[in-house]
Amino acid sequence: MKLLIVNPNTSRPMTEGIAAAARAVAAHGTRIEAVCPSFGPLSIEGHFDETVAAAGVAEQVKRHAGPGAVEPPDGIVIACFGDPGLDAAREVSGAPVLGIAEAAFHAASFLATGFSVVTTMTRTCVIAEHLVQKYGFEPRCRGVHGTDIPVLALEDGGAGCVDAIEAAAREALVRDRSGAIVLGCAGMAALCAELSARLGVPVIDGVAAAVKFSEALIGLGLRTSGHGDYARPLPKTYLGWAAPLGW
Ligand code: 2AL
Repeated sequence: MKLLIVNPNTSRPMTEGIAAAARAVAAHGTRIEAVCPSFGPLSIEGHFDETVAAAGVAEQVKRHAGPGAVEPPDGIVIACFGDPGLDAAREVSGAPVLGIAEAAFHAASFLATGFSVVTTMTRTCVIAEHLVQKYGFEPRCRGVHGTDIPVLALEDGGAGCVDAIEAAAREALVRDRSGAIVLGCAGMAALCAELSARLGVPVIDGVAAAVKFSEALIGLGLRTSGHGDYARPLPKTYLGWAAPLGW
């Protein structure tokens, strides 16, 4: 099967790192293709970044999985913790589309009664909190914690950031009475094994979780509902720079 991983930011090193993390857990026979938008922010650290990045996700999903796409994917993963453009992508493709935050929340909930999220900039905490509410995970998510690590500090794998993330996670486990840690940025994927070993509790990287859940859904023959709000977008003209995104 083919999985399309869309990194919503435009950092090529981070896109490659996310692809490596996805390939590390992918089953034999799963092919990973990782892409990022042709425009938009190098990192996503706030609402404006995220809004522009969501349009970039729409661009890539339409290009790779929309009408006329050559060899469309069997599944799609949106690899930024704000899950930008997730609902839009589900309108474009009948293949399952998973966001890494949603996948990580589900995984953590299988493993602990409560989890904490450790993320990058403190200002992005509210984005994760909004997703917790949207997805209905308030009973399980006991806290979202910023480290003020800039996303691009994680571009090379983030080895220099592991101590700070560990410290924040340790504090969260105690303060929140949590049993698991969710990593709140796709750029933290390469640190998951090291943090798991150091912390001794389940540490969930959403990229890996989304890849494995995608494989499971595809294996079950399940597809995104095309009924109701996830029906294909209505045909219409888009103006200006968005003209190629029209239907
Ligand atoms: C992210 C992420 O996963 N990628 C990005 O650019 N920003 N999320 C975050 N909380 O910093």
